[in-house]
Amino acid sequence: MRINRKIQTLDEFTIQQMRDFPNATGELSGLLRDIGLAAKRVHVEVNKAGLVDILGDAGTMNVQGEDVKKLDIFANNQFMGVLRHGISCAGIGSEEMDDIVVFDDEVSNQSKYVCLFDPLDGSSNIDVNVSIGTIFSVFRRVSELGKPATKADFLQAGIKQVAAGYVIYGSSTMLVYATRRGANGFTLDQSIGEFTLSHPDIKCPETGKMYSVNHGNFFQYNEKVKKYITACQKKTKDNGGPYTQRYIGSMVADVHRNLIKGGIFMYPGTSDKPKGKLRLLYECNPFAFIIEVAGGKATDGNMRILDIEPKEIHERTPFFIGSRLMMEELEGTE
Ligand code: AHM
Repeated sequence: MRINRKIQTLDEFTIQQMRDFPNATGELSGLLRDIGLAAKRVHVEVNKAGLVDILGDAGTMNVQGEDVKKLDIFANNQFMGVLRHGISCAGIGSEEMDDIVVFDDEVSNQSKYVCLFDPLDGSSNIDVNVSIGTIFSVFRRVSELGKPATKADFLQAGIKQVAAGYVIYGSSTMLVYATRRGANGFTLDQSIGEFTLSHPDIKCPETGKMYSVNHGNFFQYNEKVKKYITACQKKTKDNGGPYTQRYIGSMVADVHRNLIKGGIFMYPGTSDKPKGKLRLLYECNPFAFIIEVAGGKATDGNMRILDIEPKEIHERTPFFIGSRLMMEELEGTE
């Protein structure tokens, strides 16, 4: 029996979903609760970023060779901490860490899930008060339960994800997650300190009027991408336009907006960096899963993101994601 209430918290929602599966163990709900808790802690710090000495570079480089901001480290530690001390995760992979971390204790070895995350995406935007986000991806282990998780648990094609989601620290803080059953969004109600269901069963509009891409790299893109961008610029009201270009430089914010309003986001490869900038496991797979559940599409320009078999945990890929018809127009560009 479904409880019919106006306000539903993230915990209530995931527990409610479990009622439809009598054999569910509650591990996934536990994992999402842990992620929600870490997100609330990160939300608090992001909100006072301008006030305390947490802002700015930590003076180190992450494994991608990029400057690490202090909040990146804080967020990484929060997510790792709650998942390590919880009972629903056997190990994690993070954009901020060289290698996977296998929790390897009696309880964690019994957990059937591993989690990958980008603790703070768009971190170059922290010091200018622009929205940033956390992205996460959950896989069922392929290694034997009762033993420590292995790298093979993390190197699975995106199609095998059990759940994926993101948190956007914006004008409000929102957690959006998807399972095969649907994508749902929860807004943090600060008066009760809970994520509450605000965007049930999100569907990405079939088409939109916004395209997001770094125009500064235009001349480094391949001909097909250049042609598609030019076609976007030439849209008029007679052929579905005019289009608007919106590029925040914070993928969580750009893709979130396109998911809700319709649009396309592109981070193509460039002549300097043929694989682009974004990471398959921490950024592209989770968003590809969410957008597909919501009715949109995601590719690397040639193949579906979710079908890519990853070879190493930090690999990058060109990334195109958005409303179905806009993606099909891109695919059909010659
Ligand atoms: P980050 O991991 O350093 O935060 O970089 C990821 C971000 C994405 O959120 C965003 O879409 C992209 O980098 C912007 O890159 P660029 O400035 O090259 O357009």
